[in-house]
Amino acid sequence: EFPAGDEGYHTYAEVTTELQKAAANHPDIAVLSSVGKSYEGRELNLIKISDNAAADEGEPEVLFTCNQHAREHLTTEMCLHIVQRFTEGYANDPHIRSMVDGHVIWVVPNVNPDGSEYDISDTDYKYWRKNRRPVEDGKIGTDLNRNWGYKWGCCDGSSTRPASDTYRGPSAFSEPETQAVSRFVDSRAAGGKQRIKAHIDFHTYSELVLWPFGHTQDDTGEGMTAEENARFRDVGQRMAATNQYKAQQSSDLYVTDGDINDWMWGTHKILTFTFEMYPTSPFPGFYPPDEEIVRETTRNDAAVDILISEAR
Ligand code: 0X9
Ligand code: CA
Ligand code: ZN
Repeated sequence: EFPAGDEGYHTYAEVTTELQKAAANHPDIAVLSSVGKSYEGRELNLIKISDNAAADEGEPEVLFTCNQHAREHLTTEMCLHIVQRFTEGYANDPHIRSMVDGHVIWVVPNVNPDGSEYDISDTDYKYWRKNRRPVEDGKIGTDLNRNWGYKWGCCDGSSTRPASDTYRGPSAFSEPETQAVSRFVDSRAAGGKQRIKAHIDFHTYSELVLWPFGHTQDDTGEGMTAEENARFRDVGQRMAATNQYKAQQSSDLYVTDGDINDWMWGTHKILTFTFEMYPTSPFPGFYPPDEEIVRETTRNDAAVDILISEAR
């Protein structure tokens, strides 16, 4: 349960119920499944939103992922908001209808449900970041956003110490959660073509739009041409103009290796961003009051629409 006063946030069970409701109320355009299970056995829910969602119509696809980091609960609300906006808006909003008709929108609201449930398992938040798989004697958890398999551990952008909050895990994709999401993305590549064209991974906090690469401070080089980099900058800046976030290459914030965006771009050439959501300061930091959920998720509507329009 969320602490008293924050009941407007959704627990993992409540998110699952909302996704089931969305699929039940809009069966033509929403299908609920899972990419696999977390370490503790929770389904990693996956919802597909498209016209004729039961069919495979070959439309360009977009992916939204949330909650890689346990305590970043506002991001789960962001994914849930995306699901509800596109399912509930379909009947009466022509703009939403055209986006849903022309694309496949995939949403994974909880990449790290074990961690987020642990974070709210007591009366006070635990400030937990990693997953919950034990590493060694008393040390628990890998930073899922250092565990992805493109140049994993290459560049001093993650920790080898199991106690660290940025522990990269014993090997690339050592964790069931990163394995499951990456295998799902791999599965969308048919005949050598990746059908997921664009992706946002939501985090908190700092109000930033970040693009790859994270493992190097170079703007261009291996795996990133000047033209590709210019497109990231252009789309990133246009999205940031709608939500008043700051747009920059992710390594301008700090260098990471094994993050989700480096893998999505490095391996699949997916136009991929990290959004660091509200706020900018440590108070309220990871724990904004639930009264701010609607304002701060709606704030990203136009940016989400731009991302979808870039999937073609
Ligand atoms: O460190 C992270 O994983 C992300 N920030 S957070 O505060 N939510 O933990 C940012 C990842 C983006 N990549 C780079 N900065 N290289
Ligand atoms: Ca409240
Ligand atoms: Zn994060």
